Amino acid sequence: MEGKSYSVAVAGATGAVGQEMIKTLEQRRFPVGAIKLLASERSTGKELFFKGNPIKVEKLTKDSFKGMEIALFSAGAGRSLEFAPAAAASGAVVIDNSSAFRMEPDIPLIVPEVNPQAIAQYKKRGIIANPNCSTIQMVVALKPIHDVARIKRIVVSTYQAVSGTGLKAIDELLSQTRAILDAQAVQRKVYPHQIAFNCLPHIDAFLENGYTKEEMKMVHETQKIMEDPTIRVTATTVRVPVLHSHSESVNIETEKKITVKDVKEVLSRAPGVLVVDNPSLSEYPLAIHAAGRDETFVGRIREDESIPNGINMWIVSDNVRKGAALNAVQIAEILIEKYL
Ligand code: NAP
Ligand code: 3JN
Repeated sequence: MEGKSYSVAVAGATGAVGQEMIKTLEQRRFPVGAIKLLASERSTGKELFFKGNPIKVEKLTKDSFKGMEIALFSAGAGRSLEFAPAAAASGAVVIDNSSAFRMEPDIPLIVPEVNPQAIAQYKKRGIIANPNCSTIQMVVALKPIHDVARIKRIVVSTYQAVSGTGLKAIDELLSQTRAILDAQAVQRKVYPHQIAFNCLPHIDAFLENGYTKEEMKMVHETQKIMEDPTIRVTATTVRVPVLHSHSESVNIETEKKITVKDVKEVLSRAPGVLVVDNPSLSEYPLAIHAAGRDETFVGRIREDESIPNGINMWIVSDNVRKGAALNAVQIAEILIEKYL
């Protein structure tokens, strides 16, 4: 409704995603009437800023959401399981960044460029799930191709920035890098191995099938968001010593033949996508260029010459921004425009 403003709670406000959410609400001029910033007891009383005004962080409890209309959650899946139902029962619509509810059939899993119509299902439980960052950027680029050529199979390998693990992991990469350059011993707390000058084929916990949870999130979330359980997806997720933006090498096999020219044409019109693909000028998507940007960048688009209907591409996006905070705020924008 024009002129209306909304009370917004941010749970996990002191974290990498929470701070980006606050920044994104400001930058996109989301109509915030009142804002409540919530985190653990450790942060109680700490000051964060919204539109230049200091706001004291409060401890997240089940009573935090009285009078709140929208609750953005990024305090981990355990906190979402514990507090999101209470927030919804208080009347707030929850937009949850964790994996807690993503695969529940009566909770919509939303990427605004892909399946905005599914937001309507939020009325059942008062909760909308935000997908995993690696899934979001992949489906933003692939849905427009799926619509014209039907993707049968996806093979993806990710190169994920440490910011995906949170603020402590950013510190770990920087301090390990400094230690190595200063010929000092490397301290390790967040990752099971040194991350500086290294690649770890291990994100989230290993499962019995040999995949990690992060890999299986990409499989199941893609099928749910694309509303097509027949798409076959196999993923290898890798942590790399990059601060911001996840990169993905993606191979697709389509039912209908689609040429490289057509893929570029379709993606050049796709919402949220920017094609950067001039190999002769060494122009292709880069993590350092995507950092701080809203778009999902796609390049290195080429035919997979090993099969009849295959395409390879390189997809890069800011994981904390489009992969988490921006996607959540875009969902909130649709919510207030269409439903609240
Ligand atoms: P982070 O930088 O480590 O921040 C964690 C946040 O959670 C902090 O605000 C922290 O508060 C809060 N928190 C931790 N334990 C809490 C408790 N017991 N009660 C209340 N608040 C608590 O991590 P992050 O990168 O922002 O990620 C946070 C969560 O967002 C992740 O666990 C994940 O579920 C989700 N996430 C999703 C995506 C995605 O792909 N969509 C990407 C990254 C993260 P204190 O500062 O007080 O400790
Ligand atoms: O590692 C990354 O690059 C993305 C991390 C996402 C993440 C981190 C901790 C817990 C998630 C997620 O969004 O799936 C979770 C979780 O909620 O399970």
